[in-house]
Amino acid sequence: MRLVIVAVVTALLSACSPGAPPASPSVSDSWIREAPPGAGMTAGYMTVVNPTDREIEIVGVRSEDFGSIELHITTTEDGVAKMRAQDSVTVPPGGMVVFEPGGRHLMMFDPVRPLGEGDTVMMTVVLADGSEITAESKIARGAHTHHEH
Ligand SMILES: [Cu+2]
Repeated sequence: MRLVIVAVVTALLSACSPGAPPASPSVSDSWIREAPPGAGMTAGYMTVVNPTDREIEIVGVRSEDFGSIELHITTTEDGVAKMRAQDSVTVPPGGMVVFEPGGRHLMMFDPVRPLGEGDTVMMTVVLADGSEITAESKIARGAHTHHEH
């Protein structure tokens, strides 16, 4: 067990450049819209914060509770909302990217179990450098978290 822990710490340290700030990218305000029973997909939202001094690139998201997850963005063209899949999403140094209703979202396909309001889903956000951010996401009926009073 001790050997395993040492190996993990070494891997984490070697991923840092000398002089890099200790803070690492994080995911917050993550929630997934409750889908009607039997629906094959739903949308997820989150805020990704990058406190480091270099750009990070989100290349994917996965969860044991969904068959697949895509990065999507909704745009309005001629008054019609359309969504497109994106291969990656870049978060600038010291910046953040917000996934929220009407904009960027996670398109989450094929839930493997029924998910109702209040249930918790673990997600893993994968970055281009191979590092991963684990986030806990709550099932909710509508927008909440940072809009909550
Ligand atoms: Cu979508």
